[in-house]
Amino acid sequence: MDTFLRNGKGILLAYDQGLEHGPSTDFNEKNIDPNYILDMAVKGHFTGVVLQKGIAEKYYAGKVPLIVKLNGKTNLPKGEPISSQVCSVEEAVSLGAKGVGYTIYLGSAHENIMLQEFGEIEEAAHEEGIPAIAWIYPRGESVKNDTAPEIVAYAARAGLEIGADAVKIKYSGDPKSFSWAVKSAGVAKVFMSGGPKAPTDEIFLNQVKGAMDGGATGLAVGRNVWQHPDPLKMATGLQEIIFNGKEVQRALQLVVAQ
Ligand code: FBP
Repeated sequence: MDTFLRNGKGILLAYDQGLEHGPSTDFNEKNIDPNYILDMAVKGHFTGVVLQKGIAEKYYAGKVPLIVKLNGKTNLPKGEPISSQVCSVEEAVSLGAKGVGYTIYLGSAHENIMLQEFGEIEEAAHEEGIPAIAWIYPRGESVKNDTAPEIVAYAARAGLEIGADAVKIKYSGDPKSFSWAVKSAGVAKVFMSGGPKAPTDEIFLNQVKGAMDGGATGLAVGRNVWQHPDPLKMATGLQEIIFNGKEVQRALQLVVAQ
């Protein structure tokens, strides 16, 4: 995972929401353009960028370490969630990936398929000498609350046990319960998942601070950065917390600075 870290911490810019949510849900005239996001990844000093293979193939210029997401789904089908593999490890590597990502909906009636597929991907990634990163999102009928501390810790532990080098999990609501999730992940690095744009910058920065205080390695974030009116300032504020361990109020000053 070191490729994606700076002084042991990381901030990954996620941009696979066009497939996951559809362009009209998340994008505007600016952030619909992959070049705008890739430029942001460079100027915002992100330690990695996460793309589906189509965008990687047609836009990625190699300036920020790449994670290719190997599976995906749209939000059109109803029922128990399943995300299918759409890209191989080999293809990801040929596109310049230094890591691969895969989403598992833990608790879904289809979790067995995703667990099995991830097992194969993890083997192939490690043969290539690159990390396998698991987005572990408990979801489906059997999951009542996907941010409940015991569920978040379960996701983290599942990631360690299936061979993930890093897990991307939701924030459990407070630093203490998040630290249990981090402990549960063992040596697997833990990235907090950004989620929908928070109502205020302060709310989001508090979550990030809580995750970092709980021992997270960093943040994998999309909408809370590129839907922000000033994404680069938001990126600077986030990095003040992640890399410099600063308080939320200090980060907030940077986000609103003229
Ligand atoms: P965000 O920071 O925008 O939430 O991105 C993180 C991410 O995991 C993306 O990689 C993915 O497209 C999206 O969240 C999935 O969102 P959802 O929770 O709606 O499935």
